[in-house]
Amino acid sequence: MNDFKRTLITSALPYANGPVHIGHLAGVYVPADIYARYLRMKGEDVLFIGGSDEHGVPITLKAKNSGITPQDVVDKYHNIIKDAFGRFGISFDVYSRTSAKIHHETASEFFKKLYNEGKFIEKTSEQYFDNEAGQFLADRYITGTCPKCGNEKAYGDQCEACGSSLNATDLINPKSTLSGNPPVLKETKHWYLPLDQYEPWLKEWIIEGHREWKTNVYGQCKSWIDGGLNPRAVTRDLDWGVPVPVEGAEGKVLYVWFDAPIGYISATKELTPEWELWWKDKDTRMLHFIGKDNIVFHCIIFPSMLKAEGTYNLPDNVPANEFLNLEGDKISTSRNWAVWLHEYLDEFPGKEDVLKYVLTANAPETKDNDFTWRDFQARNNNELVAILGNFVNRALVLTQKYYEGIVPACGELLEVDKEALAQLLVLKAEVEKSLDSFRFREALKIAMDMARLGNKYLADMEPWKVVKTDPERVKTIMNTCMQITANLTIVFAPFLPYTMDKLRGFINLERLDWDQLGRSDLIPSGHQINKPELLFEKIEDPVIDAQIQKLMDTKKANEMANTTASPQKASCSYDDFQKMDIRVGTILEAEKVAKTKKLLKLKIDTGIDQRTVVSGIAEYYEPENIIGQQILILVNLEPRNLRGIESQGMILMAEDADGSLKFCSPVMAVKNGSEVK
Ligand code: B3M
Ligand code: ZN
Repeated sequence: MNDFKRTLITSALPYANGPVHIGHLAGVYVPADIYARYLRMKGEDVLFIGGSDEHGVPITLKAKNSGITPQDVVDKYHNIIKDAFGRFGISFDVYSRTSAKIHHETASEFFKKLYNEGKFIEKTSEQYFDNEAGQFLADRYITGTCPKCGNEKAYGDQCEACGSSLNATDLINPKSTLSGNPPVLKETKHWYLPLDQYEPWLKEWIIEGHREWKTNVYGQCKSWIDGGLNPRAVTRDLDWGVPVPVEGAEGKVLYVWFDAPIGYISATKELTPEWELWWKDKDTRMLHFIGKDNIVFHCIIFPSMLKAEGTYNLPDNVPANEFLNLEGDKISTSRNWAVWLHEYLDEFPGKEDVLKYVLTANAPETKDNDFTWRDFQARNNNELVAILGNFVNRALVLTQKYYEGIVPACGELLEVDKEALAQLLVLKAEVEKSLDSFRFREALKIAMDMARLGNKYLADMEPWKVVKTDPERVKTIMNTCMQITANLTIVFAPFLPYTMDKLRGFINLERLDWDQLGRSDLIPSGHQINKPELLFEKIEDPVIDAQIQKLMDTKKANEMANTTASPQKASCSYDDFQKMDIRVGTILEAEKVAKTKKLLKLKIDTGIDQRTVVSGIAEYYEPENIIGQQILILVNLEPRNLRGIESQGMILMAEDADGSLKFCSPVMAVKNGSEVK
């Protein structure tokens, strides 16, 4: 059926301007990893390519904001990302980076070839410039309103709301992200890839030739092509990136989206001297795993570059996913609204596969989806523990109990046994169909159906009852259970690799090939299994509550960061101020005012006297914690009656950004009655 000899799998190169989060994983790396593992188990020739994208404005902006160099930024995050992927078990054959020498050379050569063959248009045009910062404003250095959808936060190269790819001069009300000023126009020379010339070819190649691509991918491509393509600048006026390798291009670098996909080629070169086999041989098929915001670059721009170059293969498929949200809100690196992989790995040691499972079961394959911690807990407890873990545990424990861990011989199979075993083959065919068409969440569900089959078989056969009357029959039942277990180690291996290694350890079994899936003779009778442990453990409420609390803290911190001070009030005279008699006092007594939520009744030593003040601070302070606290009090405020108590003055409080009240206290002890001036 397959008319290719090998598969090159690429996964989007994450920007090294922050760590990797669950959105990246669900969109790109988990599905790519599942597919790579599946093909390897089938004995196919596969390379799985990854690496960090270390150029582009996201990196230089981050450097500027943190007061470090772009190289510092990429060194830091490349290492965090690479390490986290390694621990998580994303099975890259190579994880490279675009600041590597081999990449600069490869990208440079690629550009030069197109340049020498006249594939670019050279154009001087007016581009946005920030006079204050003294630099051109490429890509994310500029924001404005998207001309296509009206999103006010579109970037100079792309609108993340509608996915359009833009030129900075398309933006309405453009603003520099460096100074906040509207930019000015200034002349500069750049090289353009004339995408318009590739339109007829793109129509034929994608619209006619790749109707089998996922609907979301095909649809986006079609609407771009139908909307008409324009020449696209492939160079920028920036000082971070691959220098433009031609004369007269000082101070210019390749556009990050020109060099980044070439990173796939450089990484392959880094890995093997046979790299050309993977990129140019007609029997190699290439797949790009990406998120939906990268579709235009991988389906239109990069293929046009490859076509212009002339010697490379084009992608065979681009299984792009939609976005994963977190607790109902868009994941965002800048707002710290994410579950970060490296933090998850630290906080949930040994639970790598649980996250893989949840992200696959809930993968945003056809529409945006939401990750919630409650769903994470439910899927762990109700599916991994209660279905897969439960079946395996019962099968292994009973085999230990009845036969001291020695797999019994299979007697004559009854119709029920045959049906259960035949079902394994049916599920094999189904799971393959889903995997082959990149429907991983469906594939995982089918794998779980195999565990369900095991549970149902055990429940129906009731070996714990039969053992009392017909011990021979139980041997056949348990042999069948062990065959199902061995099948589970195969079908789940692409999805839960660490767990299946563990399970094979329990049953003392070598790694099996995908082709063995569906067979009922995987474990010979007489085979000794090991003492089983639990495959998964329940996740309790406090663990989940802590994660939810962490997100709530983030939300609050964001709100605090986003509020600005209220405008200044109308001016008052010095005399007005002098009228207010503010003193330092000490709280002597404090108690809640009955039947109120907000009020505390305080006794204050004002230095002048001891008096009662009613203050609306009960939500922020516990009475017993504030005895002895020094405060500032306006002593000559007219007394007021509050809930039948006469309040003789007012405690001065600062209202924080979240609306909470905090004491304004002298930083050092001051004698009560001292005046505040
Ligand atoms: N770094 C964009 C992203 O992380 C970009 C992908 C490059 S793939 C060649 O979404
Ligand atoms: Zn838009």
